[in-house]
Amino acid sequence: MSDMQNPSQNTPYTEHRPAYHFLPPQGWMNDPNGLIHFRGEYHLFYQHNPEAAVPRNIVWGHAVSLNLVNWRHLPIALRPDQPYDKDGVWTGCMVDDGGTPTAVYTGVHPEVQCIATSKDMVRWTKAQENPVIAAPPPGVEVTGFRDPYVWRSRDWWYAVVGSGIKDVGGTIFLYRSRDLRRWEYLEPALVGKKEETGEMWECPNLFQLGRKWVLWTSPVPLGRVIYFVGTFRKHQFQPEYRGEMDLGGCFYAPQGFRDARGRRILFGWLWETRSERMSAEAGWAGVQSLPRWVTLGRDKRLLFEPVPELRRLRRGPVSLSAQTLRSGEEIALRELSGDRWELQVEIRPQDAARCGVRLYQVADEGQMTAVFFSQAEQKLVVDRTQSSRYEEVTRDVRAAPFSLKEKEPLRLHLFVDRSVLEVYANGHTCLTSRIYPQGTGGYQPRLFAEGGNAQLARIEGWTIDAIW
Ligand code: DQQ
Repeated sequence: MSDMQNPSQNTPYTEHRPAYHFLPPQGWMNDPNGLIHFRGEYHLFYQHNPEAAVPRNIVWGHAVSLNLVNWRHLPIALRPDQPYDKDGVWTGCMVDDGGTPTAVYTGVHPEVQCIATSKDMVRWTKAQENPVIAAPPPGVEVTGFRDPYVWRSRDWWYAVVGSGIKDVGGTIFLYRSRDLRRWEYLEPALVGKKEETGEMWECPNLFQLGRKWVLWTSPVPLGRVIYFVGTFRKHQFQPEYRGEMDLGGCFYAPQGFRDARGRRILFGWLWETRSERMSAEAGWAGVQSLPRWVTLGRDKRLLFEPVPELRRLRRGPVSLSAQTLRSGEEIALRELSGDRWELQVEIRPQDAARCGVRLYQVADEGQMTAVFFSQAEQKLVVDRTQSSRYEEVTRDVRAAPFSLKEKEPLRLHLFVDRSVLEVYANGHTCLTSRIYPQGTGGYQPRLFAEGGNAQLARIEGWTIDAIW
């Protein structure tokens, strides 16, 4: 990869800069935008400030990929250059309007909805009709009005815009249009309760998945992503199940799209949990999650797995035979130490109170992050309390409710990419965290059990190639 594609590799804290997750050459990145599989190419746009690692003067960055793994940076697609988006080209989506890629996004300030089209995906023209939705529905006091998400159903385009009704709760306003330019307001498709699901819903996605409909959103001020599975009829979304997408503490504003193979795939923004000073010195902030393939479980939970295309980056494998994990002992997977690896573990917890994996910084074991199932508390946990000697990074414990059915083993799937740790457990629970140890060389994984023995059924690991 040339320096132009990855200039931040020679800045301070380069040991924390992910090497197989997507990130821009430099500067700030937040939400994924405009995801589309168009003419055989995957396009990823994103909220971006190329000048500095701070969220100001937001543009749409752009990258393209043939395989969801290797990315090529393209020129900035949309800049704040019109009266209606002078303070930022904020989050939006992309649709294929009869062969014309069309971005639908929020211009600020005030928050209005706009469109831009392109013939070649590189040069973009903002529509003369902008802003195409110039104000929230009349008579409602809103807490925000942004992040349009658009889909087509028969002869209509539909859009939901993320919003909130003051003192009531987060909401999505539903619109329809024949031509993406003239929009008719219909009604709120769902209104949440402020105390439960926040006051404003950012970045909603609403789509059909199998026989159900899914709505996910990033509510202010929760700072995490919730999803609903239910039905969508006569302009009303009726939730039947509510879940959490990722409780690791840094995953936000995901956007999904349907690819040519019919898969629903999402990316989410992984924010930094280090100080602004460290990000400023590094010259970059923000990473995209691995592309996650989303399916519907029989129990109406969403299931998440990294797309299989990522396997092309694997080198190895290394494995260990099935054995007992004795209480208080650790089993190391020596060949796997390094700053980029993947691990799949299957453990039968038996009578262990806790079992899982510890990640030790290779040169300084005092820096350790633990990922484990607490059978005692019925939780999946990422413990970062000892993860770094830096004072300026968040060191906390994050957990998701987690239980196993009878005879069901704990299935952990870990991805380590320098400062990124993505954990997928049993298909349905994700905990994504950022860890910033001092020193280079990465991490050494060791399996452990406490408060009782567990049985290690299977373990396989790979080192992972860099894409940058
Ligand atoms: N980020 C965008 C907004 C969105 C928020 C601005 C979510 O459009 O609501 O960068 O992270």
